[in-house]
Amino acid sequence: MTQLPSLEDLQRRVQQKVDDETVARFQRDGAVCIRQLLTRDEVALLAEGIEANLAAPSPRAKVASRPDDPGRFFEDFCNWQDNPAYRRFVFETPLAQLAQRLMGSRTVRLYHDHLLVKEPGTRQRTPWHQDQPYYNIEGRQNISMWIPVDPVSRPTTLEFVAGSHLGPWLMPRTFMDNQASWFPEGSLADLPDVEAARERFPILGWDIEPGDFVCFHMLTLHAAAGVEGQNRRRVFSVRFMGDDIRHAPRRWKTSPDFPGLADTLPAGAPMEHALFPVLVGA
Ligand SMILES: O=C(O)CCC(=O)C(=O)O
Repeated sequence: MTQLPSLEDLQRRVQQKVDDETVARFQRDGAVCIRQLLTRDEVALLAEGIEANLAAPSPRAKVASRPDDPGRFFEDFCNWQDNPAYRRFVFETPLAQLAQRLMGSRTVRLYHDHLLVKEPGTRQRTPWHQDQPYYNIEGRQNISMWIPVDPVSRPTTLEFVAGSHLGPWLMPRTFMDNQASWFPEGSLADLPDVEAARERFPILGWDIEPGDFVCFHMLTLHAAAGVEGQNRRRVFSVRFMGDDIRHAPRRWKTSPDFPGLADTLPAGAPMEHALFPVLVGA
């Protein structure tokens, strides 16, 4: 990646990979796999960003696995401003054009980036959850892109309950001890126990090769297993917002947290702030 890609180039690449049927599946199921939209160089750029992030984690980083886990589930958040490779990856690849197409939105704003690395041997599952109840936004035109730089097998990939984004908000809980640290206990319906009765749910999931990734709505229920053997699973998730997204400040710390944002951006306002640049449709 040496030359800046033109907007026409980025749009053409999305047109080649994403037909109307793919958009309809995203809208219907709340999740789709996009194959080989990213080039080898773009994946290498992302891997460079991930390694820099792992070498110098931000104060927001956390370990989401237990101390006795043979591996490690490492997360970090909101690093695109400090990590030049992340910034280029977000601004110079066709992700925002893809977000525009799948969300059916005129504009696309960056919401945040989220690093999710499972080191070899990690047993920690990512439990079933929706993302939006952890956030500070309301609105339906949203999308997350889960982008591995390592191959991911079907048994360990991110899985989704198809159509769950059309249902209610479900209680967000801490991953390791199941606490209701966001919405007050009882204020949202509890999650169904998907793992206990998998056959009753329309579960989707795709094996991934570098260059592929999955896109999902922030209300789609999703989960992932640990990793197998010596496999490393380095994933960068990038989240975008469309036309109808509005600020929803909470009385609690959201995940991620945007300290001080509520002092400058009122409840119900569009997300017009330097933290959330417009990538398409400015
Ligand atoms: O990578 C994982 O294990 C979980 C990913 C996830 O929950 C997300 O990207 O929202």
